[in-house]
Amino acid sequence: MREGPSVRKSEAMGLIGASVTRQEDVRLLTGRAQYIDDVRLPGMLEAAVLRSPLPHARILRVDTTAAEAHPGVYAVITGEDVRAITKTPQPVIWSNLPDMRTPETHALAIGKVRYHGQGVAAVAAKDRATAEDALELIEVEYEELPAAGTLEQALADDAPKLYEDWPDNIAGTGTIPMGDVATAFAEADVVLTESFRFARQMGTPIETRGVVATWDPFTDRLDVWLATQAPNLARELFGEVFGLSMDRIRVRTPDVGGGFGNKFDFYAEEVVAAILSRRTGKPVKLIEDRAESFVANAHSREQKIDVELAAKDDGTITGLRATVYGVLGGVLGTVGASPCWTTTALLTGPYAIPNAELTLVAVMTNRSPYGSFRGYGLPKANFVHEHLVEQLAKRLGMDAHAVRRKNFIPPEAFPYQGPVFVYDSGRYEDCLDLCLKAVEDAGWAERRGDGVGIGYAFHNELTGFGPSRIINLAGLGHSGFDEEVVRVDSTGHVTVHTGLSAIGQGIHTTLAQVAAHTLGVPLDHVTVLSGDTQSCPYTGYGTAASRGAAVGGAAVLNASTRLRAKILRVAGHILEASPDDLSIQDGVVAVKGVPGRQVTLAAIGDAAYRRLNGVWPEDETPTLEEREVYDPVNVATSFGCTAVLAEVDKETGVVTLLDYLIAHDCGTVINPTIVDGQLHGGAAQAIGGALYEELVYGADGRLETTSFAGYLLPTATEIPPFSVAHMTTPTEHVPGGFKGMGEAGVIGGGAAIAHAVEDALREHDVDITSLPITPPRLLAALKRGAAR
Ligand code: MCN
Repeated sequence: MREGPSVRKSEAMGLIGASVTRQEDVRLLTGRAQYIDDVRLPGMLEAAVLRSPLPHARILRVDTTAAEAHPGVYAVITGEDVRAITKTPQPVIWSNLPDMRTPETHALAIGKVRYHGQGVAAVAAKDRATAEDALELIEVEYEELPAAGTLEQALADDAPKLYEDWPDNIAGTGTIPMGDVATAFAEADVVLTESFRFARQMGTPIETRGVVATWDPFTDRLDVWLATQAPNLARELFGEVFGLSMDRIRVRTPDVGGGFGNKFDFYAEEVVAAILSRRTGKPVKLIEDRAESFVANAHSREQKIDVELAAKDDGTITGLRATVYGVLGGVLGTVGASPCWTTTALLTGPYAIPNAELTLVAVMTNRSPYGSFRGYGLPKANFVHEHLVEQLAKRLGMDAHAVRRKNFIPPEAFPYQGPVFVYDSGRYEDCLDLCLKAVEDAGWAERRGDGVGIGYAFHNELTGFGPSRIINLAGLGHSGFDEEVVRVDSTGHVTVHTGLSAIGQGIHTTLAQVAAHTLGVPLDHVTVLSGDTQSCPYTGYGTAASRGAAVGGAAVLNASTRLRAKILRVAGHILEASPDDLSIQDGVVAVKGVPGRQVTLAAIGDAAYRRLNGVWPEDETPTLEEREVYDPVNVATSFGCTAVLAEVDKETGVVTLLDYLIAHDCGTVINPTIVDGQLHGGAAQAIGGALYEELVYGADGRLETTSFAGYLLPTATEIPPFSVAHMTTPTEHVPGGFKGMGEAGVIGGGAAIAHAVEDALREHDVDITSLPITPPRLLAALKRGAAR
C-alpha cells in the first residue's frame, strides 16, 4: 500500500476541487494512529474520579483517609485541594447575556453537588484499577436536597435553588431586537403560535475524552497530552486556571478519535489530572470511561422554544417573536449558554423577516453541564423556522416551497444584516430548485403514498468563525483568527504548520491541497503538521464552528501565494527571466514557451538553505517560509436543502428512512469527497437526534441512559441511501471563496425527517414539535391528530 494520496480528478485541473484520498487515512486504517490512551510515559500514574450519585446535595464531609492509605495510591484530592492550587474557577469563555451570572465552579465540587456525575474527589494510583478501588474507600456524607431536575421544576415559584445567593435558577436573560415587532403582529393577517421541545443529546466520539498531564516539579512546567479540538485555547485556559505563563505550558494533541464539538470544551478532568501530577511529581493519565462519558461529556440540544409568527395572507412573514429556554446544567460549561444563544440569534434562518424579538432565558437545572456539540444551536433554530414555514403554508393553503421562496433572502440583498450576523452571500432559490430536481430525478414522487412521505428543510449555516473583534463583541473571550506557516524545504518539499486539530474531518488533506495547488507542487510533496502548541502556530478558536477550511484554508492560501511569488522571483533570477513569464507545475519552474529552460523547486530549495552562493539573489533573505495570520472579515454563510423520504408504520410508530439527499453550497469546495463524507456523517447525527438519541433523566434526577443500551445511536441499518447535489457560490469575504460545512449535515435533518413523517401521515393531521420522534411520541401525536 502506498502512503501517498491518490488523485481521482486530473491534477492538471488543479488540486483545489480535486477528490484526492485523505492523507490521514492510511495511518488510521492500518492501525498506526496514536490516541491519547496510547500515550505512555515513564512513571505514569492513572487517575479516576469519584462522582456524585445524587443530582443535588450538600457535601457534609469527605473522608479520604482510607483511600490515601490504600496500597498503590499516590494522591487523593478533593474540591478544597483544587481551590487551594488554582488561581481561578473553571473558565467560562462565552457570556452573551447582559448581567449573566457565572457561578464559581471548581474542577471538583466544593460544598454542594449540582448534578449526578459531578466530580467530588479524584485518585492517582499505580493503575486505573487501583485508582477505582481507592474511590470506593472515600467516604462522602451528603445531605440530599430536592432537585430542580427539569426546566419546569427549575422555573417553579417554589423551585429548589441551585445557587442559594441567586434569586432564582435563571443564569441570564437577553433579547435580540430587530425592527418593529409590535406593529408586525398588530397588522398581521395570520398569527401562528407554537411550542417546541428538544431532548438532551450529546456527541459520542468512539474515543472518549482523555488527558495525560505532567507537571515538572523542578521547572514548574506543565506538559499536557490532550484530546482536544482547540490546543491553543486549552493552553490559555490552563494558564488562567494555574496562573502559569504560556511558555511554561505545552499542549500536545495526538490523533483524535472524533470530537463533534465535545472536545472543544475545557473540562474539569484536565485540571484534575494536572493537579494530581503536581501533587505526585509524576505524569498522570485520566481517561473517561464510557459510563462516565455520559455524565461528564458536554450535553447539548435541550431547549424549549415558544414562538409566535406574524404573516400576511400572501405568505409573507412579517414578524417573529420567540422565547428560547436553554435547559442548562448544574454548572456552566466552557461555552456558557452560547449554544442556546446561537439558536436564538439564528431563528430567522434563511428568511428576510424584518421584525423580530428573540429572547433567551438561560436556566440552570440539576443536570450535566451544557456545551459544544456539532451544529451548536443551529439544528434547533432550523427546526423552528422550517416547521413554521410548513405550518404557515398549511394554514394559508399554499405550497410550503412557495412560502420559502416568498421569504428567502434574495441573492441581490447580500450582504444581508440578520438579527445579529451579516450573511455574505446566498442563492437559496437555486439551491431549493437543485434539491427539488434531485428528488424528481430520484423518482421519490412515485414512491410517496399512504404511510410514505417526503420532507424538506432549508438551512443556512454560519461558518468560518469568526472575525475576532466581532466575536469578542458578542461576548466571547477568545480570538477567531488562524495563523499558518508554509515552508518549502531544501528538497523543494513543503511543510504546512497549523494549529487546527485533525479530528477526522480531513483538514490535513485539504490544507495540503491548498498549498500544493498554489505552489504548483505534487500533493505528496506536502506534509501538514499539527497538534503541538510548542511547534505549531497559534490558532484562535481551533477546530470548531466549521472554520478550518475557510479560515485555515485562506491563511494557507495567502501564505502560499506570497511564497510562490518569492519562488518565482528567485527562479527568475536563476533563469534570467521575468517572474511574469514563469509557470510552476509539478515542482518545476519553467519559462513559458521555452522548452528546457527550467529549474526545479528542489534546486531552489537547496539554494535557499544550503548553497546560496552565486545562485540566491542578493536582495532575498535565505529560506523559503511564509507565515500568515488571517482574521476573517466576516463569517461565511453556506446553505443547503435536505430532503428525506420516510415510511411510517402507523401501528408501531416506527419510522424507517428510505432515502436522503442534500443539495448544498459551501462556496469553493476544496475536496468534494470529503465534503460529501462530512454531509453524510452530519446526516447520520441528525438522524440520531431526530429518531433515537435522548439522554433520559429519571424522576429522582439521575441520568438513566449511561450506556449505548439506553442511548440509541443509529447504526448502518438505520442509515438510508444518501446523495449530495452541489452548487457553488464562493464567498467574497474569504480568499479562495471557501465556506465551511463541517456541521451542515446535522442542521436540516431533524426538520426534514419530521416533515417527511408528517407527510407520510398527511391524512392524520400530525404536528411534530419535539425531537426525537420515538414510537411512543409518534403514536401520541397520531392520537392528538385524530382528536382534532
Ligand atoms: N471542506 C472542503 N471544502 C470546503 C469546506 C470543507 O474540502 N469548502 C472539507 C475540509 O476537509 C474540512 C472539512 O470539509 O476540514 C470540514 O469543513 P469545515 O467546515 O471547514 O470544518 P472544520 O475543518 O473546522 O471541522 C470542524 C467541523 C466541526 S465544527 C465538527 S463538530 C466536526 C466536523 O467538522 N466534527 C467532526 N466534522 C467532523 N468529522 C469527523 N469525522 N469527526 C468529527 O468529530
